[in-house]
Amino acid sequence: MLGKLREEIDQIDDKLLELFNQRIAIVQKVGKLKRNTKAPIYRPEREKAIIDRLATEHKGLLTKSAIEAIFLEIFAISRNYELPERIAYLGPDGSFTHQAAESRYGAISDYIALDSISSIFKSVATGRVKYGVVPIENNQEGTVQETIDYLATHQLSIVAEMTLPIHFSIASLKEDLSQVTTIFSRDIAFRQCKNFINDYFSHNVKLVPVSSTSRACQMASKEKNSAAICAPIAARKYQVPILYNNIQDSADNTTRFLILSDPFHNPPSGEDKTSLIVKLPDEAGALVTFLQKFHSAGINLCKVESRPAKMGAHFKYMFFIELDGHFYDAQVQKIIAPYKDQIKWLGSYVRMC
Ligand code: PRE
Repeated sequence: MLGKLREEIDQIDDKLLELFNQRIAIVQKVGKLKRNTKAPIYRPEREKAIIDRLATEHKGLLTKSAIEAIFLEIFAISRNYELPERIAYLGPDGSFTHQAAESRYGAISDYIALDSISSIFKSVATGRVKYGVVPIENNQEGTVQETIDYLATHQLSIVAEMTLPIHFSIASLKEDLSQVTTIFSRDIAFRQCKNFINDYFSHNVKLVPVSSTSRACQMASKEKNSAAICAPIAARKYQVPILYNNIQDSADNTTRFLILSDPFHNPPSGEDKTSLIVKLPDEAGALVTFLQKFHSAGINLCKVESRPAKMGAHFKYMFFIELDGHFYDAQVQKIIAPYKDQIKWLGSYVRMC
């Protein structure tokens, strides 16, 4: 019985592979066309449209998320056949940003792990890599401020967003947490695990923030009496035994990541989000007047955050604003037209959260 069923599977796999090969042959033609016209290879809005169409038109056993998982991998492979493009992420290997990058660019892309958020911005800006993946915010602990500050100072575009559930482990070469005197992690990760740290470390323990959770794990693999708060995948990679899993305060702990590229504008997909930085005059009502226009147009603002504008010794601010919709939407254009010199458009991209 099993043998017979497996034979049927083999026959279907043959057909699938045959069709995948036919698809890749067409994709290669698309790639040639795009390279000749210098058009962007990665088109998130087209990928979304394909997945939406398949999920609506085909009422088979596969759920939309299963269709999405299969096709995201197919798109990643297709993009590689069109033009192999290098992707930088906040490393070293085993970071959550690495997992986010792989979830979008698949297993066979050409990745480079960099040690800081600033080096990711720099390598995209100088063209050493085509795309960079950086964390932007956590749903429990808020914004990665560094990312917003670099978005303000670099001429790059946000081409896509994605989210990843974040489950932390604590890993150490010590068998017992009572022998641990130093914990390495990212600052935002300490904040996401503060209940565990308070409950399990009655003795004095030094929290040492480092550039990424995977770097923390590498350090815990070398330094005596230390532990790392990191992804389980990093603990396995650097062979540091896990003492506890799921130590984050919230079961809903999720981080949002952005994909950056050199300046490029996605066309509207019908379900977009737009990120802006706006510098308003320092006068009564400037912010409220600006925000009110979105309210009057029925446009939802999903994020408003103020950051120091870093203008000499003054205390001035800029605002990082995200809204539902595309920059090219007529209503959005109407609102921002009078502010065009004060606004930096960071990107409009398919909304994933
Ligand atoms: C394709 C591949 C990459 C893009 O991100 C979107 C779609 C695909 O595999 O379907 C093809 C393609 O390059 C395109 O339609 O523009």
